[in-house]
Amino acid sequence: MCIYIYIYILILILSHTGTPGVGKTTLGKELAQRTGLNYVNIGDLAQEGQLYDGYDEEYQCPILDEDRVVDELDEKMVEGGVIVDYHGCDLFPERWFHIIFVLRTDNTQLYTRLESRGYTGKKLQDNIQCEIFQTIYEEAMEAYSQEIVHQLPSNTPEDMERNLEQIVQWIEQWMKDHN
Ligand code: DAT
Repeated sequence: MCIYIYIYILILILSHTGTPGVGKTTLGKELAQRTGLNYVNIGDLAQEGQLYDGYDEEYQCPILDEDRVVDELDEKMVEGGVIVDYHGCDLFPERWFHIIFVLRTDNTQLYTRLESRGYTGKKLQDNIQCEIFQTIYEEAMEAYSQEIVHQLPSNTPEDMERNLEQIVQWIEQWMKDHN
């Protein structure tokens, strides 16, 4: 499937979001391979362009310059066919997305994944709390039309495969409906 054939009549943009460690990158890259859509990881984009606005000492990470990230991506998003991966979505313009998937992982599994990534102390606890309180899901529901926001479980490899199949099906249906 090559979305760019239809570029002037079709704009298809997906976002998937969720707490760090829920599987966004794994799913996004595999989805891009299966569909031919472009995968954009906001963390990587920011690092490549140094799109930062200071440093957060508490969480020991650079602070994203949201305006520059949006400016940098806007042209690509208007063309369509993009999968955006980030642990938040309320910084992006509403017009960018046709569908948003929020991946969800049980706390014990998430704890293990984040610990093995080297998260400790407050950073680890806060990310687990973020998942417990459904922070990312609620943020997406507030920032976008509720019918385009979908939660997907991401605990096991079987969940991952099921999610991939569902999203691919959704894309195929979307292509048919807009052809
Ligand atoms: P994120 O991009 O949300 O931070 P990731 O894709 O880097 O997450 O995945 C974090 C780790 O969890 C990585 O070792 C792969 C594993 N993982 C992701 N999704 C999974 C799933 N559905 N089942 C089992 N392991 C998964």
